[in-house]
Amino acid sequence: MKERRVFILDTPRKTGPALAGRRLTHRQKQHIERLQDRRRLRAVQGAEAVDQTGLGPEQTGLVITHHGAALVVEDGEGGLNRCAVRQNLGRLTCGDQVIWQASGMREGVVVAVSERRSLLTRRDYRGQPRPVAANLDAVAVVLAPSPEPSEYLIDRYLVAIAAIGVQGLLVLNKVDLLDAPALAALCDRLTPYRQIGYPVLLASSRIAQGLDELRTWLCARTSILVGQSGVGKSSLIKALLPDRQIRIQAVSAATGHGAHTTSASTLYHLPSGGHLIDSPGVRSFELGEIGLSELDRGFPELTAYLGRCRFSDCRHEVEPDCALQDAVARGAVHAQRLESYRQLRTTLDAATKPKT
Ligand SMILES: Nc1nc2c(ncn2[C@@H]2O[C@H](COP(=O)(O)OP(=O)(O)O)[C@@H](O)[C@H]2O)c(=O)[nH]1
Ligand SMILES: [Mg+2]
Ligand SMILES: [Zn+2]
Repeated sequence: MKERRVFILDTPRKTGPALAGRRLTHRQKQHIERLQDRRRLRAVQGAEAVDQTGLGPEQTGLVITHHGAALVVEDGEGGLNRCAVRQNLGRLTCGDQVIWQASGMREGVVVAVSERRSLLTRRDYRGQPRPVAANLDAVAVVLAPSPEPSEYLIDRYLVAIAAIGVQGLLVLNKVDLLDAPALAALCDRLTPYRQIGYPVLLASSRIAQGLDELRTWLCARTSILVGQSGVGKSSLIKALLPDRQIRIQAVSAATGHGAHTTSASTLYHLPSGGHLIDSPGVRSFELGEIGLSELDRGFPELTAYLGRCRFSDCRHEVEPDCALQDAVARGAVHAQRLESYRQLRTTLDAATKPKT
């Protein structure tokens, strides 16, 4: 299937309770977890209560995926429940932590959602942002010898990752295709990224190399894999999630709509810990609307030099006393990274220039 090109991501918006329905504080969540413990106790004692609205008590849940307007919510015992959503909550997505109440056997209503620590969105066909994954901690950019990565592409991914405020990881996949000199050359090209704080993992699902290291990195996080078509994301997901098919069947059963369409982003539990969100639609996301400050955030190693050139409108090309070119000349900044910054800056300026 051809992967759609998409836009990134809004940083989480701070929406007040009056605007966005019920958002829970940490203390409220703790309170509800205590209620939930009591509920489990009552259930064990056979005294399950139903409130005046005909709904069961409030309990915590994790959104696994959606099917149309219905969400699949995982409860504290790992059961999957098909849930409707109270209207004032807005659009929810996989990774959202919610409070829900049972309305029947494996059915319920989501009544509240926790504040998100991050949110990945993409534009729908009308250009409206749609949430794709909530509470992500990390985005792993998968690269491969073929299709060959360009630094400019990597830099665009990293800007997008910095814009949602999550951690980035580079996975150089299909290393079985490289002999030692070719591997060394490609690793050299990735050194600038290591130096600015992005880990680089070498992997191959074909020869099962680097998978344990990848599992270890993913185990404490909620992550998503992105990258160009053909770099081996689907193969990695298969290796990381041996039970994926079984899970897809369980989700299908929960929605009651036949085969679960795997085009909807879906959260999977990794066997060794952590969650992996699979979203074929966003696997190759594209840089959408970002502002200048977000662009700068994607180039943390340039921060110290920005605004220090002789000319305030310096384009960091041929101008004298350019702090950025000086940094490159001294080896403090990689030339290729400055080049990407310049290109992105030009694109951004062109996009934001008022039309005359
Ligand atoms: N040599 C080699 N080929 C791989 C590896 N992983 C995937 N491939 C192949 O690369 C192609 C694309 O893989 P796929 O997982 O579909 O990539 P995706 O488009 O990123 O999901 C397929 O022909 C795979 O068989 C690997 O580790 N080594
Ligand atoms: Mg694929
Ligand atoms: Zn300059």
